[in-house]
Amino acid sequence: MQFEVLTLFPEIFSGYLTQSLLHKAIQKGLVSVRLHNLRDWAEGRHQQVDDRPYGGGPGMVLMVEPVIKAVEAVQALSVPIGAETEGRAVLPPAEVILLTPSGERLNQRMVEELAVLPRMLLLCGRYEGFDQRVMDLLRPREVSIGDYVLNGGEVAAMVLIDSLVRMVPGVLGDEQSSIEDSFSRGNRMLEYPQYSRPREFRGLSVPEVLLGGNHSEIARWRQEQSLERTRERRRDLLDSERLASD
Ligand code: 6GU
Repeated sequence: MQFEVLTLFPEIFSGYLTQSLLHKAIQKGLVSVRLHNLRDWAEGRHQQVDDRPYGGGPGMVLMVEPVIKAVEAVQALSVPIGAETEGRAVLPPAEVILLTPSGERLNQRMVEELAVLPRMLLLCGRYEGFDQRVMDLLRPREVSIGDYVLNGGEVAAMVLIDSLVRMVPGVLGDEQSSIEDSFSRGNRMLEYPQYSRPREFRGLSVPEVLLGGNHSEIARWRQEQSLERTRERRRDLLDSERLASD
C-alpha cells in the first residue's frame, strides 16, 4: 500500500512515520509513505501557494495551479520507493483523496473499501480550502474524518493512513487482527473492558469471571459487556436500518 502525501507541512508527519508499528511496516516493505511539499510547485520569487478568494471573505485559498502541477508530477513518478535503482516496476496511478471537512465522512466501511487500493495520493488542505477547480479537474474522493474543523488536512491524512495500514496483511502482529476490530464488517459493537495486573488497585478488583479460566463463560461475559456498552454509548450502531445501508 503506497501513499503519496501532498502537503505544505511535511514535517508534521515525521514523528508519526517513525513510530513503531508504521516504521516496521515500512521497513518490511508492506507500506510506503512519500511526502511531497506543495511549495515545490509554486511559482515566482515568493513561491506563493495561496491567494485571496474572489468575492472576498476571510482566509486564503490554495491556488489551483501548484496543486494541479504537483499532482501531475506525483502521478508521473512511475517507480516505487525502494526500487529506484532497479527501475522496472511501474506504479498504478494513485487514487486521489482530498482531505476536507466538506468531504464524505470516514467510517470503517470506507476504510475497508479504500484498503484494496494499491496507491493513494492524499491532498492536505490548509487555509480556507482549495480553489474549486482543483476538485473539478481532479475529481478526487473528498474525505472528512468527522464533524469538527481541523487547521488542516495533515492530521486527517494521518488518521486515514493509520486506519488503512491496519488492513494490510502482515502489518499487525499475529496476535492482533483488524477483523475483530469494533466497526469492522460483521462487528458493530464497542470493545469489552480489559484488565491486566494487578488483581486489585485502589479498591478496584478485576471481575471474578476473568480469573477463573472458564473460556466460554469469559466469552459470554465479554459479549454481554460489549452489548451493554454499545447500548449505553452508541445505540445508533445497533440500529438495524443502518446495518443494511452502511
Ligand atoms: Cl479532512 N480537514 C480539516 N481541515 N478539518 C477536518 C477534516 C479534514 N475532517 C474533519 N475536520
